[in-house]
Amino acid sequence: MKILLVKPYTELRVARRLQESFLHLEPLELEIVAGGVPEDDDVRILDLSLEKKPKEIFESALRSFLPDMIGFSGYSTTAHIVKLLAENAKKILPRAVTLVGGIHATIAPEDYAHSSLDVIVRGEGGGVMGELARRYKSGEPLWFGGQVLSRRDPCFLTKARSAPPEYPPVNSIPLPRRDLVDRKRYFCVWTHSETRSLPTLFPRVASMRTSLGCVFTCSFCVIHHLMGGKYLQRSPEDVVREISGIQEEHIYFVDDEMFLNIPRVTRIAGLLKEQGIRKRYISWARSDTIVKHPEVFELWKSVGLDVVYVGLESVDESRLAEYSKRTSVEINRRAVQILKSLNIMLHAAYIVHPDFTAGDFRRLEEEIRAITPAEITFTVLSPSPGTRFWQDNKQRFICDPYRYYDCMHTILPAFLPLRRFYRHFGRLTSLALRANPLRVNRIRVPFTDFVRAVAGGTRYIFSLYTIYKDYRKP
Ligand code: B12
Ligand code: SF4
Repeated sequence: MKILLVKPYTELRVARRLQESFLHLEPLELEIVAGGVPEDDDVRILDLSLEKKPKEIFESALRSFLPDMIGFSGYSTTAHIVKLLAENAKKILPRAVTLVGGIHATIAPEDYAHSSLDVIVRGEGGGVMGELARRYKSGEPLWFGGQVLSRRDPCFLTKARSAPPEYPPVNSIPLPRRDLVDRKRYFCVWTHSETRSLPTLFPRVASMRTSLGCVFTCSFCVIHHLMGGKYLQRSPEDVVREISGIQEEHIYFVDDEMFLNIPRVTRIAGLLKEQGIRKRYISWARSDTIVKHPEVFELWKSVGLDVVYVGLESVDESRLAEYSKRTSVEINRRAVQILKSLNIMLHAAYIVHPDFTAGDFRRLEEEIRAITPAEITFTVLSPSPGTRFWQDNKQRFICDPYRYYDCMHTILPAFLPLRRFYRHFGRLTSLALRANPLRVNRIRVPFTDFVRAVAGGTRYIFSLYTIYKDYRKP
């Protein structure tokens, strides 16, 4: 049988600019799903997020490949696009089975009870494709258990309203089929350099997952709702085996929190050293982990950890408490210092609260100056579907929350008028780009990369300043 796995495109300009200018990661989720497809079936991946004319490319792929099954992925940001694509698919290939999986399907399956979607897969998708293919061939109903749902199932609503299913043991999850995508199209801006120059600012990057879930319960985050607080970890040997097989030199770890189990990450670094594997890495880590275990980051630096993304979130103690972050302003400051002393690039992620006053924006601006040089990014506090935060704020949304959910468009009422709010927000990001280590440390990069970075940055900032106009669109 023929299976087409589709990553949807995004309509929101800011999200598109982010992908064009700074990073575009491979569709690891679909590669893992494809890894579970039996060998005698023909599986392909279509990443529409890369395309300038995604609708046309999708239609032509359907007509030429004629898949029996079309599987969509997606975050909440693209849920409405998945429905549009599925509708289109049913018009062109009425007999093809359409299914959807991913974060949004897992936490908000009811939202996908749509006439063009036959099956909704919750949770880990790597293990289910074999069973779905078997059922398709034998003509059995495609839905089963609490994981694979269909609105035709009389128990659909009960199942959809129950907690997401348990994730399977990590060693049963197939390896990603990295061969199914055009690898040269995925990159991440890489600003760390050991010398005064960089051969490229936009290296090809592979994504990799060494663990799933997180034991913390930050109020803005969906992960603990998604995985019921579980933290599933691949063994160090398994992780290093996968790293050694990756062709790219640069790797982005997409774990929610990779460094929670110190003996595990220590062993991974040890194995990388023993086996002489030399690559460059980006990972997320909590500030308290960095403060408690600077030695682990020193070790990881020695095996190639270049950049650490840290959710510093706020410069206010009361906000950190409101977010249940379980860190403090002091811990954040110490983490920043430790990373600097280890020559690991800090990527600081802050949350802009819709309640921000001009004074709050100014305080963040001061913080940018204090932590320069660093990569610094901002998102707007946005409740994710599937969280208590979402339930509590349901009545307050100022727009269709699914359509605007990109953590850049506020979906909650802002204290400042939107135009002013985004003037401040754009200014913050513009200051942050100036705090970038390449600029501050005068690192030489190829001229074409320099031009690309400046043009991309300018377009991105412009799209932020003008976000408020998006709300007027029908
Ligand atoms: C890496 C990452 C990114 C990368 C991009 C990754 C990419 N390839 O597009 C970057 C940094 C650019 C990014 C940006 C954003 N991100 Co992000 N990101 C992540 C992170 C940390 C890991 C995602 C990942 O690769 N996971 C690994 C894959 C293998 O797991 P998976 O997607 O869950 O897929 C499995 C199952 O869901 C299922 N499955 C998935 N698809 C399908 C399809 C089928 C057919 C089937 C059967 C099964 C199936 O099987 C898969 C295999 O294991 C997650 C956290 C998380 N745990 O997901 C946040 C997360 C997905 N991001 C989130 C958000 C909000 C964003 C942004 C909107 C906001 C922002 N500025 O951060 C932007 C939007 C970007 C965009 N282009 O639209 C939220 C999404 C919440 C939601 N309700 O959707 C998450 C969950 C973070 C969080 N803590 O809340 N992100
Ligand atoms: S924000 Fe990070 S630390 Fe907090 S719950 Fe989410 S994944 Fe865990």
